[in-house]
Amino acid sequence: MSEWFVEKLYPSWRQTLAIATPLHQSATAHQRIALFENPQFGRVLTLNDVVQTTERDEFVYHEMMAHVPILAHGGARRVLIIGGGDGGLLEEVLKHRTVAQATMVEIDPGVVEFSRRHLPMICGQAFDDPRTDLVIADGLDFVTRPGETYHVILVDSTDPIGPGVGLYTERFYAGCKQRLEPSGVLVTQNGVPFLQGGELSGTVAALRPLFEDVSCYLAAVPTYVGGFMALGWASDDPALRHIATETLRTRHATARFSTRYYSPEVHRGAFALPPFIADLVA
Ligand code: AG3
Repeated sequence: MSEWFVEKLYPSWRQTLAIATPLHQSATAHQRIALFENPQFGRVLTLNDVVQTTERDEFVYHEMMAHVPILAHGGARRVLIIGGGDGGLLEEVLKHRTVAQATMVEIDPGVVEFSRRHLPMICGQAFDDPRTDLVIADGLDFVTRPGETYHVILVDSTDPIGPGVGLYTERFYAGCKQRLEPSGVLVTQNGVPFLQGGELSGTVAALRPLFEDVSCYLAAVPTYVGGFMALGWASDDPALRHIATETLRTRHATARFSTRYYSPEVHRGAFALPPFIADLVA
């Protein structure tokens, strides 16, 4: 193994991954995009030199971001994804046959084209599904315009650097609120609290005046180093964060697809926050 990819997301902690085979490197109008093969993680997609997703661990993040809110809601027919250009989240959302429409708003058409071609193991046939409504636009512009409302909104963003910055603003969250059905759920990507605590506390502070119930839940994604990743949660229906395991079991069984990280028990447990994380959302 001669070459190593180095992720310098943090000033004093780097992640290095061996590049068994470099597969692609280019720049879209919005960002640098690269793909390589790593023996442990399979295909690794990076944007601006930050790991976005890998073939072997994408299931953790994408399953948890899709199935927790959709199964908690129990009646989501329209789902909005902001970002998520690799299609991995879209694929998980579409596993719910009760979802009639999955609108995905991605700013960078280059990432979608790239993923369709090079990451079929992550996006599957999601972009060809007749329920998929792909919109190439800035998520901030999209949600702040008047338009359709959704039962679940999922923000599958990059870290707040590059094109993702607008997705961490009060204007964006207010836009999400006005695009959400009255008892809908908003889930946001809020980084690894141990290393990026400010991302979580900042989002929560911006969401709190807008929603009755604001918190987060956790998932351990190997290539998002530093411990648990936090997914922000906002809803005007506080009951949605406390759906009984038995109800989740019935809904998961009725949905009839298998999962590798998500389970009704993991769903419940994911809302148990270690005190240092609870402090960030307090
Ligand atoms: N978006 C989240 C990437 C976050 C990585 N950053 C980090 N390690 N804190 C992933 C896009 C997958 N669809």
